[in-house]
Amino acid sequence: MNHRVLPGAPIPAVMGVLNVTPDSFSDGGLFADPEKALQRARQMVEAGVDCLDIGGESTRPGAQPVSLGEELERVCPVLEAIRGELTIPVSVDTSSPEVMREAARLGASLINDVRSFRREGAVDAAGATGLPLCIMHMQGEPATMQDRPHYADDVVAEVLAFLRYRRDELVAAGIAVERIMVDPGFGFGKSLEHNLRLLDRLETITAEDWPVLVGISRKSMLGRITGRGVEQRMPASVAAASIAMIRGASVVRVHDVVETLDAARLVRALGELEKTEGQGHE
Ligand code: HH2
Repeated sequence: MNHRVLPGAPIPAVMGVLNVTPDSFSDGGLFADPEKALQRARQMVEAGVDCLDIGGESTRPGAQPVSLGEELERVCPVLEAIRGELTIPVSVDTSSPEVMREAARLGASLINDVRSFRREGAVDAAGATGLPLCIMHMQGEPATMQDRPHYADDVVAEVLAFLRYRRDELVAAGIAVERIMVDPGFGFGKSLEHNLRLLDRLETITAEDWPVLVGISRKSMLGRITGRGVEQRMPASVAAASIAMIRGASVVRVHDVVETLDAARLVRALGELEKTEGQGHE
C-alpha cells in the first residue's frame, strides 16, 4: 500500500464526495449551487478530510449522460472557488477529455474516471495533464449496468484482471505507473453478491503494488443489507469503509466525512502500532 498519488496524505486517506449534480443518488441537488458547494467543501476541510472529489455527472444506476457544456458549467466554477480559498487536493470525477483538461488548468490534483479513460481522447487528455489518475472497474454503462450484471467465473479475478490490463494500457500510452490508482468499482455493474465478494476478498486487489480507492458510501448494497434508505446508511457506510481500510484500501471515497475520519484515525493508529512492533522485533 502506498500514497504516491496523494503525496503527504495519511494512509488510509479520506476523500469527501462533492457532487455538483441535480441527480446524484444521495446528495443530488444539495450542492449544485457553487456557493453551497464551497460551503460544503469548507465543512469537509474543517472536519479534516484529506481530499475532495468533485463530480458533475451522476453515474448512479439508470443515470443519463450529461452534455459536455453542462458538465463544464457544473464543475469549473466550483473547482475555481475551492482553489481560490482552500489548499486541499481536489480530484475531479469525469470521463470527458475536455473536462480533464480544464480541471488540470484550474488546479485539480487527480482525475477520477469511472470509465477508466475509455472515452475517445481520454487517455491523451489525461496523460497530458501530468496528474495522478484513478481507473475503476465498471461492467457496462450507468444507464444499464445493473440490468443483469454477470461474471463468467470469479468476479474478484475478473475485476483484478481488468485493472491490471487497463493499467498496462495506460503505461503503454506513456503514463508513469506511479500516477495510477485503481478502484474495484463497488455498485458499477455488480450484484449484491458480487459486491460482497469484492469486499470480502479486497486484499486480493490491495496486495498488488498500487494504491486502491474504495467507494461504498451510502450505496444500494448497504440499503439491501440493512433495509435502510439513503439518508440512514451512515453507520453501514462507516463499517464498510472500515473493512476496506483494514483490508488495505489507501483511500475511501465517502459522504459522511466526520464519522469516517474517526474510523480512519483508528485504522491509522493500528498501522502506526504495527510499524513500532515491526521495529521492536528487528
Ligand atoms: N462512485 C460514484 C461516483 N464516482 N468514483 C470512484 N473512483 N469510485 C466509486 O465508487 C464512485 C466514483 C457513485 O457515487 P456518488 O458520486 O455518490 O453518486 P452519483 O454517481 O449518483 O453522483
